Amino acid sequence: MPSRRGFLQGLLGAGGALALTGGGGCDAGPPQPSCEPLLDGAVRLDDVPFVGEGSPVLDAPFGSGLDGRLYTDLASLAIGDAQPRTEHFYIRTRTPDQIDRASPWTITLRDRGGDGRVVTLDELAARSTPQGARVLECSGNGAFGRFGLLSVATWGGATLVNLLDDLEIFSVGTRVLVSGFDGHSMPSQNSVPGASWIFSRSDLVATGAFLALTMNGAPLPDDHGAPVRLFVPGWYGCTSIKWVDTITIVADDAPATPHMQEFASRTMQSGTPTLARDFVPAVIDLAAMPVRVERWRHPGGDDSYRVVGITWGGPRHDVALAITLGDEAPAPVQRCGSLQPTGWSWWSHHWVPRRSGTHAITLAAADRTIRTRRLDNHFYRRTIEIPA
Ligand SMILES: Nc1nc2c(c(=O)[nH]1)N[C@H]1C(S)=C(S)[C@@H](COP(=O)(O)O)O[C@H]1N2
Ligand SMILES: [Mo]
Repeated sequence: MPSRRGFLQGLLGAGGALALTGGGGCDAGPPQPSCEPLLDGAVRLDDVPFVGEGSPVLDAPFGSGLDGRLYTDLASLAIGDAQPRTEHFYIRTRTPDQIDRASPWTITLRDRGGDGRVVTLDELAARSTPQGARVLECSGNGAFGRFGLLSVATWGGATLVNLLDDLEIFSVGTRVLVSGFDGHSMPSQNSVPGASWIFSRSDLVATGAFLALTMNGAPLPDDHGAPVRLFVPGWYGCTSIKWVDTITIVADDAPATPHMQEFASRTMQSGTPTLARDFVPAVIDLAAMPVRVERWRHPGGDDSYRVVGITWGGPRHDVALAITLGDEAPAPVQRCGSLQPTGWSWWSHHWVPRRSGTHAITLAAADRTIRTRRLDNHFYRRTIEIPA
């Protein structure tokens, strides 16, 4: 662990950033030194606020129906936290007030001949298996909500493609439409009611999409789709339909649903395709952002900063990330703790600013062959002001 002077000199001197990352911080493995609150005798002061962002209520639900939200307070998580508490998991659309929770819930399954059958919760429970820690992100995440439409939970449920295969419901040239109950008596300011998404069989196989019954070991909370929601690992939240009540086998050339059209640009479609089959998978690419910038005071009175952040999405997490602070050269970040391939992973970066004033913080994958559409267009860029 470097002494304070060595640390500061190392950062300020030529090649300092390299000296600091000495152990090759990009691999999975034990926590890297710089992720510890090191800096002998340094005391953590306040956090430097991100400027130009909204200041909504965090970690508590507000509003109702389609406009009901909960923004997760990512800044309050400790380095290494694998997931927020269930009560702090983000919410986009709160439980519909017209839902009938008195009668037993069933899912109606319709094949192409129009024949229906009903799948009960007991049948789903019998098929339910642990599905692991999975990140969910709203495609409409943004600075207005401090990027808090992003959370991780551990899920359990029944793999959808297995259910449909066992019921022999797929035939060649068909897709599956999953829809959820959306009876809200209050009209929405911004959203179209009636969440539904159409998948190909290979979408279901590739993602391992499941009908979730549990979240963090307990039955789904009402606001997260109780009693059953779809969960599509690796895809944006708009495809993870809540309060699932109908699954319909549709023709290969079925039109995209209004919900798919609403989310076309946010899931990075080209235009608004008319047919469901012309939608590209709503995949979350590798992404990363700072969640907090800590200010540390050293015994001699100097300050340095620690930028703490998360990375998620994409096929793998063992990817080196580079941080750019203002007009400084990109520097590698340190990875903290074990990599969470299906959740989020932590990184940190010690920093001594060379000047005061406005600094935009931008992350990029060191390997430019990895697709990072939202990093490329600075979707997660955040800005701080360093005092003189
Ligand atoms: N029935 C229904 N399902 C839905 C929605 C909705 O409005 N109605 N919103 C979707 C969107 S846009 C997101 S981001 C996720 C949010 O899931 P969460 O509230 O459990 O975090 O639910 C999806 N499923
Ligand atoms: Mo969303």
